[in-house]
Amino acid sequence: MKEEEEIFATPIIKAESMKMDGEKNLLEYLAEINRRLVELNKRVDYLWGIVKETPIKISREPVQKFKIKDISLADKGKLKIEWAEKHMPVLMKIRKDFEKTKPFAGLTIGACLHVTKETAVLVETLKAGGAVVALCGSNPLSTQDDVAATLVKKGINVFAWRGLSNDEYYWCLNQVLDFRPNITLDDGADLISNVHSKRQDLLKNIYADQEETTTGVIRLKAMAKSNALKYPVIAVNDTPTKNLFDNYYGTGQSSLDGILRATNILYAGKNMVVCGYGQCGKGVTTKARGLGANVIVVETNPVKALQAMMDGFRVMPISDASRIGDVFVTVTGNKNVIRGEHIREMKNGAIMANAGHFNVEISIPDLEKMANDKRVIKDNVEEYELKDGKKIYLLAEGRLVNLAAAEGHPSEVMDMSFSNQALVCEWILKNYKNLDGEVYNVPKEIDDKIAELKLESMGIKIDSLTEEQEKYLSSWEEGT
Ligand code: RBV
Repeated sequence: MKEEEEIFATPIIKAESMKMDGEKNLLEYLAEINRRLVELNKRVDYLWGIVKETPIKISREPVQKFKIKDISLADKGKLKIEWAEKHMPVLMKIRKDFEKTKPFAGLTIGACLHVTKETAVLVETLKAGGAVVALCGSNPLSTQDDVAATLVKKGINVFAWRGLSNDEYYWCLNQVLDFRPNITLDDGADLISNVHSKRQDLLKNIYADQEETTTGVIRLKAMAKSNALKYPVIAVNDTPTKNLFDNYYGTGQSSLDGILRATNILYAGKNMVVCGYGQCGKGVTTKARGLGANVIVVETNPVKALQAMMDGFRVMPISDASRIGDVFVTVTGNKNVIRGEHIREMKNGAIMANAGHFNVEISIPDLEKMANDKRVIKDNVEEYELKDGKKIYLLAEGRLVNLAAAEGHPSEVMDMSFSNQALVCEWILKNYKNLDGEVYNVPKEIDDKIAELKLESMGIKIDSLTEEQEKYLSSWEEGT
């Protein structure tokens, strides 16, 4: 008999031979079990011998999974990502460090972010640090299909394509959650809210979440307030090296870029109504003024309204602004800011765009109800003909215009936002045991470090305080 046949000749578990028939005593049973274990061991040894000799490499990494539009776009995406890398020196430096220290070895990170060339630089950095990364898009219209293809070639698990339906959006999100991530990266809080509402089995795996955008932080603070948050969240959005640059310069420039790429209108001389004067709204108004638009600000917060007025903008309610605006941009993080009653008052040819995270700021259901007819004029421009014959234009289906009609924020600002994401992942690993279900700020050391690295990358030196100045700042005795 061949060795293999001999070893596998008798079945180890023969149920009937182990029946407690009252005739065998306990010692006999134990002896029988022992004999079978010895048999089993022989077989395991034999099989292990075969596995050891086999030339196939056995890896503990999970099999790569993905669903994207078209893998043949990968070469195009590769060049775009290289372009972003050149403009993201801080994140690239962090990547170099991670390559050496491998802080994320054995860790799975699930991300729901806009799938752009900048996000590619982030997820590749996390992978370089040893993480398994699963990525889905955070908006149905923001995925850059060529970038998604390149990321798949580089071993990232990507579930994203431009133009997915609502059901497909959640399918992709659940594919990421199926990886059972230890850290989640959110842009709009969709991953974390899904874990809490439908995938509670995952709660025990997750150390913490990071939130990239204002709208998401608003949702998460509401969750924390009602004690519904089951794991900690770090509000990357709120940290100065994110908020002062990404929200202000990033949204400001890229929203106007999206409107331009969709319409190619001349800003000079147009009445541009900006709803919301937070960091993003401030960015949009300043850049629009720079291009010669007459900017009108709509606000509900008295302090912000006052600031807009003193910054030199006209301030009025949307019911007045709707009559005089040529272009409307919503950046509030709230819903139904422009409703049917306002659209009815608009001039023939008025253009509406949204730069807030969700497509709820302009009431599209109202617009649909009021329209007789609708046609696509060109990419990202839809014409709605109202019952009185007036034509109103909606850009990018009311989804965030900077990502749907342009490429999102420039790499230079995403360098800082995503450096925060990368360093906070590392910080979470060291600190998650001391955190609760609350929303936390990014530690100041991380924020300062990113600002220093960014200045260094630009060759800019700054002063430091003298010992005397340090002392003066920390004392109260000296006065007039
Ligand atoms: N955003 N990402 C990009 N180029 O990857 N552009 C914008 C990009 C993020 C930005 O940080 C903002 O807070 C969020 O998208 C809005 O959804």
